[in-house]
Amino acid sequence: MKTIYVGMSADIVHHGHINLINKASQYGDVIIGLLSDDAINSYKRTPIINYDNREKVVKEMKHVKKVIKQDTLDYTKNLMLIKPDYVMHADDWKEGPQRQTREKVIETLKKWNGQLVEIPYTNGVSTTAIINKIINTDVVRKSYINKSKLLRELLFSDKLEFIMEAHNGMSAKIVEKTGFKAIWGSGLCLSASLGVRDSNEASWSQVLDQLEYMANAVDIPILVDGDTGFGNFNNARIFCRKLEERGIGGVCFEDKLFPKQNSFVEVEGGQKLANIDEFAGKIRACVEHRVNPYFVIVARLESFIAGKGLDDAYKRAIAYHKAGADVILVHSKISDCSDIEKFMKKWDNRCPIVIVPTTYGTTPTNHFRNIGVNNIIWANHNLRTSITAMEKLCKEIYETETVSNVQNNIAAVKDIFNYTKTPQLKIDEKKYS
Ligand code: SPV
Ligand code: MG
Repeated sequence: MKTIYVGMSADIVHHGHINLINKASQYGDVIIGLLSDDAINSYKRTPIINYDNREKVVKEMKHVKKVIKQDTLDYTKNLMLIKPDYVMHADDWKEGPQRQTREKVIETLKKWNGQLVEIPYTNGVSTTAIINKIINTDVVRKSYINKSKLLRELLFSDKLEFIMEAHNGMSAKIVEKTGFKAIWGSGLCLSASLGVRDSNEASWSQVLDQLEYMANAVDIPILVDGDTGFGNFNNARIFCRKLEERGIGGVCFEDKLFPKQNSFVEVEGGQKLANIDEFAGKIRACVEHRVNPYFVIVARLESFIAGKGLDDAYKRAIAYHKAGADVILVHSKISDCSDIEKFMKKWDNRCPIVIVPTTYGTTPTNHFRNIGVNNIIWANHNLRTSITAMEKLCKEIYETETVSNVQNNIAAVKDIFNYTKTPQLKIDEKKYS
């Protein structure tokens, strides 16, 4: 009996899958290459249904002889293992991101005279189309989900991307106007803008209120610095849900203890890290509790901050990624980028890596590009520049007892009106009153 290999995600099973499997069964025994959760995550979104449960469903389907896990989008490893007579795929992969995968399949099959069979793509049926149909019926929800989608695309981009700090609605607007594609909702800067320490002095609901203003002010997504999640797995997952409800793109949790201390604060005996399993459980709870499949969950390693070194950082990165973290943030507080270099050398590209070059900001950005870093967060520079500007201005006005020397060097009142879309209110007044 001949064999035919069909790669699929089967996240939400629909008649498109059934058509494909029925057609495949006419060629021989059907072997399904079921994409792993990581493989799906790498090109679409976190699957709605996890691998084990998707496997259960597909195994029960008529004509399916065998299911094997396909760990990557690339078919080569599994094809070499099985050497099927045929591979079947819908013909929608001739162009776009899957084009190279298709070419590799053809090349590999040539080794044993295998054949690629392509059938017309069934228009309008895909898991993504089903999800979009559900989402599109709710305008608010759609815009929230789109923000997470944008953030996910940015973090998973194949070129180095940048995320800029903001700490209130106005700074968020400025970040967006400049051209940045995402905002870092910095815990340090949100706290400082409220005049309190970065030690969880602002409660999670106070942080949430600030974030809501920021999210409403812009169309670009926000990656929130969720500190340690404000408690245990339960507090963290509740916080995540609240963020989702307010249209935040994603959250980053760090593996320290609550109440946290800023990573640059010297702590006697060193910063204390969370137990690996406990933190992995926290990530898993947030992943499993998430309702927006695009909402991004980043796990942040504080091993270098706590002086624990590379092995600890690597071990934790693997555990957190296994627990479902989409992305890993590697933090460091030394004045050169050697922690990051060491980590990148060992990291086998399981998921994107984010860094925060505050103390090693003189390293040329191209170097990070060359060592494979995916995203850079400029974490606190807007708040810092505003402090410098305000200190200078206050001193000048205080000493000269006049604003005449400064008024032409600062934003005009009209600029404030423009940023806050005040002219639009005049138009609306005509329309509604
Ligand atoms: C923040 O911006 O709050 C961060 C980054 O967590 S850092 O302050 O550099 O630790
Ligand atoms: Mg922080």
